[in-house]
Formats: sequence, structure tokens, C-alpha cells
Amino acid sequence: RHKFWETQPVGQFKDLGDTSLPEGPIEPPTPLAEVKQEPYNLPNLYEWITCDMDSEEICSEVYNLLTNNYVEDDENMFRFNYSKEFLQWALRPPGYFRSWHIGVRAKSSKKLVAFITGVPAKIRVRDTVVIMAEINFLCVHKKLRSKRLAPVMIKEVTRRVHLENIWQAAYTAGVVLPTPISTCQYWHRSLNPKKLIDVGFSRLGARMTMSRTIKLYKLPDSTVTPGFRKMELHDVPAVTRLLRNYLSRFVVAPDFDENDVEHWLLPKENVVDSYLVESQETQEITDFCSFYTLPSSILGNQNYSTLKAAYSYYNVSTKTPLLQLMNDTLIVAKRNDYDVFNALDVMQNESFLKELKFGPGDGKLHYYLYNYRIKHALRSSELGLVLF
Ligand code: MYA
Ligand code: JJ1
Repeated sequence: RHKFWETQPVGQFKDLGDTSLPEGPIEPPTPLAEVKQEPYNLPNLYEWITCDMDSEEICSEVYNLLTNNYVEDDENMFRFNYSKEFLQWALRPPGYFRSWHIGVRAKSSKKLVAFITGVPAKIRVRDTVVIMAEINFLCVHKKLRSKRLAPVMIKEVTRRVHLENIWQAAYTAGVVLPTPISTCQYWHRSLNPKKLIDVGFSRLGARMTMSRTIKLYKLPDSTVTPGFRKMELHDVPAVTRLLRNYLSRFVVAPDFDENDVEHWLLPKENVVDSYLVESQETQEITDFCSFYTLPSSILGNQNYSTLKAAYSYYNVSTKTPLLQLMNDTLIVAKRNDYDVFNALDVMQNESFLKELKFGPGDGKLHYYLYNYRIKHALRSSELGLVLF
């Protein structure tokens, strides 16, 4: 069934019921000297490149490959359109390795035809913090699909991760592979229902008119929580404490330090937005919410070419009810012209999705670990990790 994945150190379907298998690494590290020193072989017309994401030119090539060939929904109506600024942010966190930004070019035309990336991350699984690679942006040009290029890309990124003495990885995908540690549901909150309906992202409900629908999704112009403001650089220590304490309750979550929080959560225009609640009495930071910006191209619509989507990232409530905090988040997203606010049913998100008028999407997201076994699949609410 899975000719490639059957050969890899990942949970296998045949082992799903087997409780005798221990939790943790599936195979031990090998001595670094035994890691293959040369890249894997590509078909003769192609060559490996390391992509320098500092270079505007390389970044544009990657952007163009993904814009035209990356993830689509099941009816091919929308395609993720990560911005260049987003890609640079996602691929250059603290301690990143340039060698993990891997491209494949056609030797003759020099055209970029495939891509895969890793970035380092400390991920806690129960009580153990594991240094991992987060693998993302696997893409093969539409004209080169089904030629078994993806397994070569995955083996090459694995080799380069091993060369840094790292032996585990985390990744997500819309497809089922051996075997998910958890499966999440996408939920969507309409902010601009007329446009969403016009482009086929959503449908007019039964017994609903356009004007009733617009009224249903209306939001106030301003936020209601006193002390709600954008996160600033001086907030990094307080946000780190708040977030670390919150994430400690989930089975799988990132182990963020202050450098990570500065990189991943300090607002960056059109990439990541973070807001917090500062107590009017004590100046304490009591609550936090964030989202990242990931537009989708709208394929084949006369009137619109992009959908502006916000994706819920990390949210923490200690004083402000989560429902109110997220409603304020929707208000700022609406004010900033987002068409839709998306969220997964991870962490405590289930507690606000229905009440805040999110509806389930037709997409699921499966979470995976490489070379790390989990005894039973986790509930999505046990995940404290969001990948892009
Ligand atoms: S998820 C986003 C993936 N990208 C897209 O969906 C974009 C649009 N699609 C494409 O570009 C292609 O269809 C891709 C497959 C490139 C996805 N993850 O070359 P093939 C297996 C893992 O003939 P193609 C993301 O970026 C498939 O089951 N494996 O197929 C996270 C089959 O294997 P098997 C996948 O369609 C990526 C084999 O590939 C995926 O031309 C995490 C077929 O290869 C997928 N999304 O190309 C990667 N899709 O026969 C794993 C298909 O066994 C990282 N396949 O079923 C693992 C950790 C590595 C680091 C470890 C460090 C220690
Ligand atoms: O965005 C998604 N689905 C939308 C559009 C569906 C268009 C037809 N297929 C959707 N819309 C309904 C919204 C509606 C709003 C009012 C309330 C009720 C709901 O369902 C889906 C997620 O649901 N997205 C995708 O399918 C994109 C791919 C998802 C897999 C991502 C893999 C990521 C790889 C990361 O490394």
C-alpha cells in the first residue's frame, strides 16, 4: 500500500493495536560518521540546490513554485498563497539551518521544480523535550507528479537533518499516511460572507437570504476587553511565561524560550499578529491571542483573485474568558479586512468554535511524528502545536 512509508521509522498501520510497543524513538541514532555523506540520486535531468532564503531572487522562485503548485482544497477551487515575507519568517527561526531549505532544479532550464524544508524546534512529548525538525512546504511541480520524486525529497531532507545530529521530526498533511498521532478538523468563521459565497468558499444556508447571512456574521467595530492591545517587544518575557505555563498542559507542544517567542509571536505585518490583555490594575499580562496570515488564490473566479484568511495560532486565557478573547480577535481580523478566520480543533478551541459561529470545513489535518512512537492516537484537544 505505502511502498515508501513502509520502509520508514514511523508508526505503521499493522502495529496500531499493539500496546507492547514502547513510546519514544523507533530506532536509535547512528554515529554521525555513518550518515550518508553524498546527496541521494535524482533523475539525471535534475540537480539539488540549497535555497538561500535571504536572497530576494531565490525567495521569489520558491514563492512562484508554491503559488502555482502547492496545496489545494479537494475541489481545486483554492490554493495556499504563502507570501514571501511569510516564507522568510517560517524558514528562518532561531538556529535554522540553510542546508534544510532544499530545492530541485531542471539542469537545462535552471527552473525550480521541487522544494522541501525543515526548521529546528524543541517539541515536548509528555515529559520529554525532543529536538526535532519541523518539515513543511513539500512541493513537486504539477508536471512532475507521481514520479516518486517526493520520497527522494523526504530522504534527502532526512539525511541533512541527521547530519545535524537530529533524529526526530514533526509534520502535518492533508492526506492520511502511516500513521497520524492525531487528526484535526478545520473550522471557518465567515467575516466577509458575501465574498465567501460569491467565490464558492461557503454556501448560503437553507432558508437563509444574503442579508440575513450578512447580519448573522456582523461583528462590532471595536474590541470590548479593557487593556486589549497589540503585543510589543517588551512583552516577550511575560508572554513567554504565560505561554509556557499554558502549553505545559498538552501532550505534544513546542518548548518555546524567549527567543522563540520573539520570533514566532512578535507581530509582523501581514505575517503574524498577536494581542494581549494587560491588567488595568496590575499591568500584568493575563491573556494572549494570535493568528497568522495565509491567503489563498481563488482559482478561476472572474471577480476575485485572493481570499484573505487568518489562522488561529496560540491563544491563552487566564482572566478574560476565552470566548470573549476570541471574539475580540475576530473583531480585529474583521477590522483588518480578513475574509475568513480559520481554526483547528486543537488545544481548547472547541470551547469557542460553535458559539462564535465557526462552521466545520471539508478539510482535515493529520499530525505526524517521524521516528517517535506514541502509544495511542491523541485527541486533537491534547495537541498544543500549530504548524503552518
Ligand atoms: S504537507 C504538504 C504537501 N504538499 C502538497 O500537498 C502540495 C501539492 N502536492 C504535491 O506537491 C505533491 O503531490 C507531493 C507528493 C509533493 C505532496 N507527505 O512523488 P510521488 C507520499 C508525505 O510519486 P507526488 C508537507 O509539506 C505518498 O504517500 N508523504 O507523489 C509536510 C507516496 O508514498 P507511499 C507524501 O504526488 C511534508 C509517495 O509520497 C505526501 O508527485 C512531510 C508518492 O510520491 C505528503 N504530503 O508528490 C514530509 N504526499 O507510496 C514527510 C504524498 O509510501 C517528512 N506522499 O504511499 C518526514 C520527516 C523527514 C525528516 C526526518 C528527520 C529525522
Ligand atoms: O478551506 C477549506 N475548505 C473550505 C472551502 C471548500 C471549498 C470546496 N472544497 C470550506 N468552506 C466551508 C466554510 C463554511 C463557512 C460557514 C460555516 C460553515 C463552513 O470548507 C479546507 C479546510 O476546511 N481547506 C483545504 O482543504 C486546504 C487543504 C487542507 C490540508 C492542508 C495540508 C497542509 C500542509 C501543511 O504542511
